[in-house]
Amino acid sequence: MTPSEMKNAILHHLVYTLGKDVSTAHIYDWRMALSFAVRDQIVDPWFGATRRSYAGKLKRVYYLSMEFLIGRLLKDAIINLRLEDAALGAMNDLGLNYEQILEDEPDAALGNGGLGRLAACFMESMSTLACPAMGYGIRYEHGLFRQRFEDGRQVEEPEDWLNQRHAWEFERPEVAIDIGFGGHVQEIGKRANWYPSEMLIAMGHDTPVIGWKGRWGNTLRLWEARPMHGFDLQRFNRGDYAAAAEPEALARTLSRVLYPDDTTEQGKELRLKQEFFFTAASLRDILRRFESEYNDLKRLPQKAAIQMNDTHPAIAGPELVRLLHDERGMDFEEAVGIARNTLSYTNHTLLPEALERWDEGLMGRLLPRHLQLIYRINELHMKDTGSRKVTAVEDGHVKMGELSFIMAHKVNGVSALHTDLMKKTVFKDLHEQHPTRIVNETNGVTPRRWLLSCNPRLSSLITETIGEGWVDNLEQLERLEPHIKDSSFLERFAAAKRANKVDLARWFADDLKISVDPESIFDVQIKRIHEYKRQHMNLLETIAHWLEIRDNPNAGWVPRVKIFGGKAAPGYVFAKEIVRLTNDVAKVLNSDPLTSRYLKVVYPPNYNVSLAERLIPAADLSEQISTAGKEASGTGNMKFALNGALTIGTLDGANVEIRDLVKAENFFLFGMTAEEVMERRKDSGHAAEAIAKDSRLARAIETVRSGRFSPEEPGRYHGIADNLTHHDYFMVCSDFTDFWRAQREVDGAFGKPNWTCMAAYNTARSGWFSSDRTIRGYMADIWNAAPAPEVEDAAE
Ligand code: 26V
Repeated sequence: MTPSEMKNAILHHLVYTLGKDVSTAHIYDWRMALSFAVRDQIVDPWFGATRRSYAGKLKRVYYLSMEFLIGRLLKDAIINLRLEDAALGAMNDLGLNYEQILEDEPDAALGNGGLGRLAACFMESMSTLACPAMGYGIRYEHGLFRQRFEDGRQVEEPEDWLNQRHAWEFERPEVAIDIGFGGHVQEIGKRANWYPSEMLIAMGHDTPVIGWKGRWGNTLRLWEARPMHGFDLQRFNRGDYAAAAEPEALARTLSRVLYPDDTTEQGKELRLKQEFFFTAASLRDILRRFESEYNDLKRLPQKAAIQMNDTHPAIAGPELVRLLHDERGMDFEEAVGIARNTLSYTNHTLLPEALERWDEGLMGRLLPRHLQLIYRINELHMKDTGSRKVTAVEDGHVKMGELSFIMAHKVNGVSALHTDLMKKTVFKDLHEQHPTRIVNETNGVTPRRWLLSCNPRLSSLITETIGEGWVDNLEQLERLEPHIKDSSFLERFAAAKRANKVDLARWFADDLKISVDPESIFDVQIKRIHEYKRQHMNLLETIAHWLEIRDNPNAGWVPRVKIFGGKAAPGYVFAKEIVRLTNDVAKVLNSDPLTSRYLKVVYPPNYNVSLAERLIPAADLSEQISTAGKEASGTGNMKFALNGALTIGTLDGANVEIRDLVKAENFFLFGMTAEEVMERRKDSGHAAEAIAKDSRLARAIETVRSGRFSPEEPGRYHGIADNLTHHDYFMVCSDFTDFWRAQREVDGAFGKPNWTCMAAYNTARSGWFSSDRTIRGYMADIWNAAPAPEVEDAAE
C-alpha cells in the first residue's frame, strides 16, 4: 500500500464510516479512520485463514483464558502488515502527528499481569506460526482499574476503554449462547437433565489477531453477558422504572469487571459465575463447530485441543463431560477419556493463597450437576489409580488445581524451575501417579511487540547488521555475537540505548515534572506490587544507598534513577503501603539537594502495557528480585534482556534460564536459592539475625520506622518495619546483604566499555525467549497440532 492509497482509505473512512468532515475531525476521528483503513487490510488474510482451516480439516487450538492483556492494537497491526511507511506518509500528508494518533488509542487492560499478557503474546505467536487457533475470554466492560496517586496513596478509578467504540472488534449477535445457573437436576439412570433457574446469553465479539507479515489471522472471541429477557415493558408501564431495567443490569454484571486481585483467592460467587459463563459458552461454540464438520465425537481430541490458562476455566472438565455424557448420551468413562484427551492445563503459580478452591455449597447451588460430576470424576480417578491419596474435594471445598490436573492429558509449568517445583510440592502425589503428565513450556514474549515495535532504534541496528530474519526467527540474534567485538557496532548499540533514555527522560520531565540525567543508570522494577516480588527490598537498598551518599556526598557516586511501576490489588493492604512508601521516599530523595544529583526515584502512575513499551527500551538494569521459588517464570525479565538491559536477579523462575543463556558474567546474581530459602525459613530468627549482621540494613529499616519519609505521620510505616523485623516471610532481610553487594557491582561495571558488550550479549542470546518457540513447544508436546501448510506472506 502506498501512502497516498492509505490516505484515501483514511479519508474514505473518516467521511463514510465516522461521518466526519476533515475540518471538524478530532484526533479520535483520525485515529478511528486510520484503524479502519488498517483493519480493512486484515480482513482478507483473516478470512483466508478461516477458510483454509475448514478446507484442510485442520486441528484447531482453543486457548481459554480469563484474561487477555492485549494493550493497544493499532501499531501492532501496522507493524505486522508492514504498513509503517504508508501510515506515516499518510499522516504526514494530512498534517497529523503519527505518534500522537497511536497514543490516542485506549490500552485494553483485560488482564492483571503476567498471565494475561502471556495469553496476548501467545495469540500473536499462534497467528505468526499459522497455527489454527482461537482465543476465548470475557469482554470486560471495565478492565483493570486505573491507578492514580493522591498524597502518595493509590487511588483506583474505573477503567472505561469501551466508552469509545472499539475499532478492532466485530460484534457477532448471531453467536449467542444460552448459559444457565442454579436450578435442579433430574436424574435419569446415570445421566441427568439440568434445569437451571437463571438464564442469560453470551454474545460473541471477535477481534482478528494478525501474525507477522499478515500470513495468518486467528480470532480472539470475547463473550459479553446479555439478558435473556431484556427490558420489562409491563413493569415500566406500571411506573416501576428501576425494576423494569433490573434483569438487564443483573445479567450484564457478569461481564462488567475484571477481578483485580491475582494474589488471594476469595471465593466470590460472581467470580465463579464469570468462570462458568465464559467456559461454558466457549465449549458450546467449540462443539458446535466440531459437529458442523464431523459426526463422530470420538474424534474430538484429534481435531481440537483446549488449553486451560490456569484453573480459571477448570470447570471445562465437568462441563465437557456433561455435554458429552448427559446431553449426547456418551458413556461416562468414555466421556471423561475424550474430555481429558482434549484438555490440558497450565499452572502459573504455586503460591498457596492464589490456588483456587470453591466452597462445595456454593458450587452445588450454582452448578448442581457439575458438582455431581466432579464427585464422579474424583471417584473414577481414585478407582483408576487404586489410591485415595489425592482428592479434588476436601474439607468442603473443590480444589481446582487437582480437578484440572485430573481432567488434563498434559499439565505444564512455565519455567524449568517452576515445573520442577510443581513436581516436588503442589502436585507431588499426582505426579507420582501420572509421571508423564507434567511437562515444561518455558514462557516467551512476542518479538514483534517487545522489540521490533517498542524499540525501533535497536531493531534497525539489528536488521542492518544481520538482516530482518530475526523478527520471526529470534534465535538468529546469535548472529550479532561476532559484531560484539566491533567497536562501531558497540557504539551504535550504546547510542540506541542512550537515545531511548533521552526520550524517556523527556517524558519524565514533561509528564511527571521530574528531571533525570540520561547519563545515570536507569534501574527499573515494573510488575504488580507483591510481597514476594520484593519491591520493598529494592526500596530499602535505595534508602541505604541514599544514607550512604549523604554521609559522604563527594565520593564520586555513580548516578542512578530508580524507576518503579506497578499496581497493588485494591484489598492488599501491605502492597498498598509499599506503594505509598515508594512515593514518600521519592518525595524526600528527589528534593534532597545533597543527593538528588546521584539518586532519584520515579514512580509513574498507572503502569500498563503501553508504559512497559516505553520503559523497557530505556532500561539499563532489570530488577528481577523475587524470593527464590516464588515467581513462576516472569516475562518482563525476558523483555528487558532482549532490549539490552542487564538483570540483577535471584535464581527464580525463568531468571535461571536467562542466566544460563546470556552467561553468568553478563548477569548480576544474588540471593539464596529456593532450597536455601526453605532451609532458612526453619530458623525463626532469620530476620533478626540478618539485621544484626548488616548495619546498613538496620539503619535503612530504622529510617523507615522513624517517620523520616512521613514526618506528618511518623507511625505510618511501623507496619512495614515490624513485618521486616519480626516476620519477613519473603526473606528480604536475609537476602539484603547480597543484594547490596550485587548493586555495588553494578555501579562498578556501569559506564565502562564492557557494559555495552554485556548488554549486547543479553540481546544476542535472548532469542530463545520468543513466544514463537514456546508455542512450537505446546504444539509438539501438548496439542499435537501442526501449522497450516504453504502459508504465504500477505504483506511486503
Ligand atoms: C489468580 C487469581 C486468583 C483469583 C482471583 C483472580 C486471579 C487472577 C489471576 C490469578 C493467577 C495469577 C497467576 C499469575 O499471573 N502468574 C504469573 O504468570 C506469569 C505467566 O506465566 C508468570 O510469568 C509469572 O511469574 C506468574 O506470577
